[in-house]
Amino acid sequence: MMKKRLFIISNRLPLTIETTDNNVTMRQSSGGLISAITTYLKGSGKEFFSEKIWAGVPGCTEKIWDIANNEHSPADYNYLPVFMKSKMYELYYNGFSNSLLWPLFHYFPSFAEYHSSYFDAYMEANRSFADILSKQVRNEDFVWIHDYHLLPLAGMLREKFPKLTIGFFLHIPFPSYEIFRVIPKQWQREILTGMLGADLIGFHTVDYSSHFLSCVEMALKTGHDGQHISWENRQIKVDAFPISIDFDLFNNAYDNTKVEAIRKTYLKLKKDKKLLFSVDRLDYTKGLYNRLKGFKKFLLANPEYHGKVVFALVVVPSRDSIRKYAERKKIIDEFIGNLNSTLGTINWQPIIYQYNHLDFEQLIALYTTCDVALITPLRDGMNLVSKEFVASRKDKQGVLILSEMAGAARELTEALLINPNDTDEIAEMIKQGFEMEKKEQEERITAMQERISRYDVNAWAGDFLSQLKEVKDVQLGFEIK
Ligand code: GDG
Repeated sequence: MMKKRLFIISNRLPLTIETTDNNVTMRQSSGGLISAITTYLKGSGKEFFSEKIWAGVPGCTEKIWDIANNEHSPADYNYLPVFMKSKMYELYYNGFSNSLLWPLFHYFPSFAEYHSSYFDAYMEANRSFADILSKQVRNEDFVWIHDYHLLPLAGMLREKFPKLTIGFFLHIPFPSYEIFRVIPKQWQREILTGMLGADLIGFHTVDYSSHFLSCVEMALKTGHDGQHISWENRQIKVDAFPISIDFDLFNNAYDNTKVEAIRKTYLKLKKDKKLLFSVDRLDYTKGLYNRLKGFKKFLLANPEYHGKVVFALVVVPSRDSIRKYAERKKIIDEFIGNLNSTLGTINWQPIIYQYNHLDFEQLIALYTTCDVALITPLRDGMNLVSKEFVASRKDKQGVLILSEMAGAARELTEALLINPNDTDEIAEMIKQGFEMEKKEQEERITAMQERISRYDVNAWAGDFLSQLKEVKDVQLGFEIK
């Protein structure tokens, strides 16, 4: 394959820029997407691209950017910053992206807020991306756009670059037409035609792809053959690419000396108690409240476990300037306080609650110390935590309780699958998880590990980019005829 330039586009640049009195530092962040793509580009994808450029909002002023970029830019990518006025960013990011698209696409229609100022800013923000990219890209480049913040971007680029190779991947669910149609018609059209600017459109699961295809059919009156759409003289492919993790990184971390040391301290604290663990961003889609209700039911139904179980609940602050998120924090705090004070004793606190980020080593130590990981989203595009927990269990022990509403449930079928609205089922599965024989734990973990290691993040990124190339080759072949 001839070497091409690859542009990766996401809302935020994968960078953390920190300023102190007279110092600016810039380092690559450790998010799932950056690790996924970097792992692939340094491994099996090394020879395919001559240059890698990442475009996104940097999260600092132009002045700070100039200082940080000149002195400290991390080497894996060239970074292309997209600057926006803070008012516009607020309406585009907190507004249309996170107060309309996020709740609606996760089946929370009553949380969605419809304001034309949100939509206008969303389109304007996408145009800012398109304008900056237009100065850099050439028709022979590859562009890979990520996520719901940038749904119209492919269409905007396509207007200027008819032959550009564009891939789009959505990290959250794509909803059924009955949900999608509640968006005003003009917005529906802008979203769908924008996405159709891409040559390959990827989702986590076949359900999300088929929802997208039926939305195109209903809203744009455009048919498909189950996987392809003919649109403006291009044949576009729609497919499922279940995102994965760096299996080896998580599996090998078990033996990391720092992880071992932290695990020892956790095991000491745990003593002979059963440890239940969960970690996620504070988000109403993650089902924290139902999870807590399920745990409470478990304790009420099984008094023999009092004093013998601890739930380590880690919640990572997220989007706290949006009202729905701030409200959630209050509800969760109150529930935990109430449960600990009514069911706990001076000697025993049923829930240990941390509202803060964990270091990677602490995260692995918790994944590998707990008896049961309890992951109960009400909706989740994929859910990487569940895959990371399974991959990190080099000891082949531990039980995964996973919501059927997570994309990951399609692959992790040996988990104890629950309906997150059924708190009785959550309670029953916690008990079943604590009492599962070691041999059965091993069989289930082994089967899931085999599946995750086979389609790891390298396979995911490689699969997407090679299908993107194939789709484009076919399109160009059609043109030559
Ligand atoms: C979106 C979609 C889809 C979390 N807390 C800590 C920490 N994390 C890391 C986890 C994991 C990632 O953050 C969370 O990923 P998820 O997939 O579980 O969830 P979202 O953030 O909602 O991600 C989701 C994903 O995009 C990818 O397409 O799976 O459905 O919603 O990697 O490990 N990491 C550390 N400390 C923490 O406290 N170190």
